Amino acid sequence: MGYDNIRVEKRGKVGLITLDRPKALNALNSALIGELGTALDAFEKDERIGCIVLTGSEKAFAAGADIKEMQPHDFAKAYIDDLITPLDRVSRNRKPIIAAVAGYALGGGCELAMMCDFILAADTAKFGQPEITLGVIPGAGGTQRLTRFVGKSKAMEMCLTGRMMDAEEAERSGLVSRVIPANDLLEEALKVADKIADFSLPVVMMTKESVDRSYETTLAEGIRFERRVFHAMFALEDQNEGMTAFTDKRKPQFTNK
Ligand code: CO8
Repeated sequence: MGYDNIRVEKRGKVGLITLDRPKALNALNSALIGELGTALDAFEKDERIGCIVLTGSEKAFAAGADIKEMQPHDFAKAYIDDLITPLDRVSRNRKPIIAAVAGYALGGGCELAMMCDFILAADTAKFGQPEITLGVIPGAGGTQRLTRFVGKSKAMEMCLTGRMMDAEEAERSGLVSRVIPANDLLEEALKVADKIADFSLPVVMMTKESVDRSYETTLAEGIRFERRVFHAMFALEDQNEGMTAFTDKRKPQFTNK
């Protein structure tokens, strides 16, 4: 299908989605959010795709929800139209999504990056929850996910003041996994995604599910969940292939079975 607000490409086993509303710094309007969901659905169904990279432009990953679209809403419209639930689609993706963030990731843009499985940041990246300056609070998980990533003190300061965090501070605080020179960001993100896509897809998906579980449950239940999944791996041909290849001193050939 044709997209007006994003670009969608396949790079081997990697699905690449580029937010593409340059005139609005990739602000997330309802059309873009709908297209993002459609593109993710297609990559989930495509058995050749093992990992997804979500990126924006050099200047902005996304400068937030589209303020001009939201500005005239009243409570009933905001509640009934509900831009946020369709954006949640990103956090429900079963294949991993890497956010490759350069420039601004603000408000809903920062929240979107945090819905991904990990964030690789260009040295130009700036993260923030400036909603308070607009008379609202973060609405797509900012108060919750940012707090889990960076701790209460920093999350509270950012949400209460709208202060932005640069890439170096974001790495130091645990919001991003790594900082990369801006010119190399996409290449590096695709390389990392390619590496993940080469592993056994069911194992990749169950790894993601198990790490995500740690956010939703107690340590004891999380460890029980992990152990059940670990034992279940021995039903996979890929477990046998991975361990046999190690003993044979050769590269494994995973078949996703
Ligand atoms: N929405 C709509 N348009 C935007 C947005 C936005 N979030 N951000 C930038 N734009 C537009 C500008 O209006 C401008 O358009 P025009 O040329 O027609 O005036 C164009 O993009 C370029 O922007 P600037 O001229 O402002 O560029 P600067 O380089 O001077 O400044 C900034 C860049 C600092 C990023 C600035 O644009 C800015 O502050 N933007 C708003 C950031 C913000 O407040 N974001 C939070 C939005 S609220 C939110 O995200 C709530 C989330 C709730 C859930 C989300 C569900 C989807």
